[in-house]
Amino acid sequence: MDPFRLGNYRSRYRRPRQPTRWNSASDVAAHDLDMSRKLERSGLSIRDARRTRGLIRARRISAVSQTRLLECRRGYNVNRVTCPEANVLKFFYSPGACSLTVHIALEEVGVPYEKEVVKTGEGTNSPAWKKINPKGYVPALLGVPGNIGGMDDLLTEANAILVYLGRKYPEARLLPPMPEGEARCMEWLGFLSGTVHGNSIAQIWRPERFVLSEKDYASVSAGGKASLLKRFDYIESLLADGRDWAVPDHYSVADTYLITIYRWGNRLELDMRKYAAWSNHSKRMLERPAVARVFEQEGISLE
Ligand SMILES: N[C@@H](CCC(=O)N[C@@H](CS)C(=O)NCC(=O)O)C(=O)O
Repeated sequence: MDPFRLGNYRSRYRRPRQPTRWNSASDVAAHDLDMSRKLERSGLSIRDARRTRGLIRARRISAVSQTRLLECRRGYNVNRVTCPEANVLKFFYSPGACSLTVHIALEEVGVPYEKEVVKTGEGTNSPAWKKINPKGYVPALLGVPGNIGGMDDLLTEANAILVYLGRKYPEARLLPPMPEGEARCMEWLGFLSGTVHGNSIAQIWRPERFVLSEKDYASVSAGGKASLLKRFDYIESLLADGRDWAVPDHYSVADTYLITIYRWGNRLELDMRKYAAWSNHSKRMLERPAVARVFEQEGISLE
């Protein structure tokens, strides 16, 4: 089969009716991956696939030039964009931390990315890391135009990264497509990251953020634990209505946060088995290949 004679191939990749817009090199990487998958599905012979790959490479070079031009116009650092490989997304995380949410989302999306461990504590507090991310924490994703006062193109805040990945790679369906569904997903993210993580869990693990005097730490932690238990009951009551995922009928980035917090419940030695619906949700999550891969890569378990 001659790939150049394939009507679909010609119209979709060789002479696209509408030129593809390249906003960043990660677009290019995602596009390449998409094309390779389509090629696999098309059942081309290796010889034909090789010929077609040559074409993909040629297109990629031209796409990178377009990316550089765009970045140049916008005033970004064009010198860093020398080849697509150099501009692949880079993910900074600490095993088992809230960066787990983003790690799962990245694996679900399936774009190529590099990763680097920045351990919470020694890593996140180091001057070298604070130069990159002045907020001094993970997760962070490099490769998203913009600046927060540290390294160029670094995106921080788990929720921002999750929504970015969801919108950037809509084919992964990590965000519900309708505004109502997306709003429900954001509702979950705000609650899980702001209230449960930023408030209750931080009080338990980081009481020094809430009070000055060490003698008050124990009481702040106890307050955090009391509010956490109430919030866990609330999460269970929502999941117990028979839904499979946080936003009913749609697996989304909110689910990646739910399993992260469920695991923290175990780390805090709470009896998580009493939350039957949430436990089942976590089991369903671990059945997803992307989630299982991330747990293995981070060397963590649910317990
Ligand atoms: N608001 C941030 C919070 C991030 C955060 O608290 N990260 C923790 C790990 S879960 C961290 O890096 N802590 C560093 C430290 O405590 O030294 C977000 O949602 O991304």
